[in-house]
Amino acid sequence: MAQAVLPHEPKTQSYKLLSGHTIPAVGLGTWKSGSQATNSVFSAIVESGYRHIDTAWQYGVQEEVGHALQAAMQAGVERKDLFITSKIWCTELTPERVRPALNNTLQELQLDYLDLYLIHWPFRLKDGASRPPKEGEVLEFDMEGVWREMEKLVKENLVRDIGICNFTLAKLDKLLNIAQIMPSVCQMEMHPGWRNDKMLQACKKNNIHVTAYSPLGSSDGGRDLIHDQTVDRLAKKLNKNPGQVLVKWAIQRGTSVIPKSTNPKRIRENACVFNWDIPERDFKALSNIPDQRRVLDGEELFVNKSTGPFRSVAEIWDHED
Ligand code: NDP
Ligand code: 1BO
Repeated sequence: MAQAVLPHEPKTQSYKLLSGHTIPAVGLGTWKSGSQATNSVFSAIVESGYRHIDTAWQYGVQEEVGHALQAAMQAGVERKDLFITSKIWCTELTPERVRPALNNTLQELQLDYLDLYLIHWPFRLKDGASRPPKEGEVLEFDMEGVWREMEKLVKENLVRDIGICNFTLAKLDKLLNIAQIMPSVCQMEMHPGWRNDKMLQACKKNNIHVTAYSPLGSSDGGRDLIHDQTVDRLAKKLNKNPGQVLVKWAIQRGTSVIPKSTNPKRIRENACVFNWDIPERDFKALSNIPDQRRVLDGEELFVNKSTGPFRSVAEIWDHED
């Protein structure tokens, strides 16, 4: 990998978390980045000024991300200026597996601490679970036991913040009654085609920062928001590209946002969102895109229509949608 000259620090923005730490507004997503993850993460950090990288054990790219982080630090970026998120996968959601899972993630990423460790989904899966799951492969998880272990990781400075993904209002409520260390971040699918306003409001009320995932509508069977007519019209009007409009929409809602790309040009463009705003009227138009629906509804991972415990998508989301 070529040594690169660090660019001038881009104009950027970050949010303060409950813990007092800060999270950069734009991060690079790494799901489905595959063997391109090393080059993408390096390019994002060193050539495009990203300081926030979102990954997970389940993405199978942590070693590649780790190589990129090492290379970026050798190019002069300091660890303290990076914000690295990873997530504990569903097979590891028992109290005794939390610490080994984190240790494995730290080893793969070649780091001695994480900035943020998230519960990836609030369901336990048996090792080797099929998609869709067979009978007995999806289990409820011990939220209190798992959270206590995650809190210990914070106390031992192995992770600076802990949080959740894909929670419902009911699950958030349960966690808030258990937590001694509050979740700092809730990561959820959010884009103009799935605003997820109820969870956004609940998090705001509890001072939990929200990170918007799949901000462009995701890929492979996702929703093509890049070619949505409202997005396209506003992009032309604002002289931006559709990806930038979608990323900016998330930031103007007060969330951080983690667009994924393995294309250096798009990586750079997706982060060029700080010297301009979407005017209020256009922001409202974007926020009123009809046909609100999730892309990542969890069906393939967790629903078994005949044996349960979740027989429908509605059950996964506690019938809240
Ligand atoms: P995104 O919404 O970020 O969309 C990614 C797709 O958009 C890719 O196909 C990418 O292709 C393409 N793309 C990127 N930039 C542009 C652009 N400017 N114009 C046109 N196309 C573009 O999808 P993800 O589902 O990957 O979500 C982002 C990240 O969020 C994930 O990578 C992951 O880190 C996180 N996530 C977390 C989840 C969780 O459960 N906590 C669930 C899902 C995602 P290309 O690479 O070729 O540019
Ligand atoms: C199945 C994992 C979803 C992306 O985070």
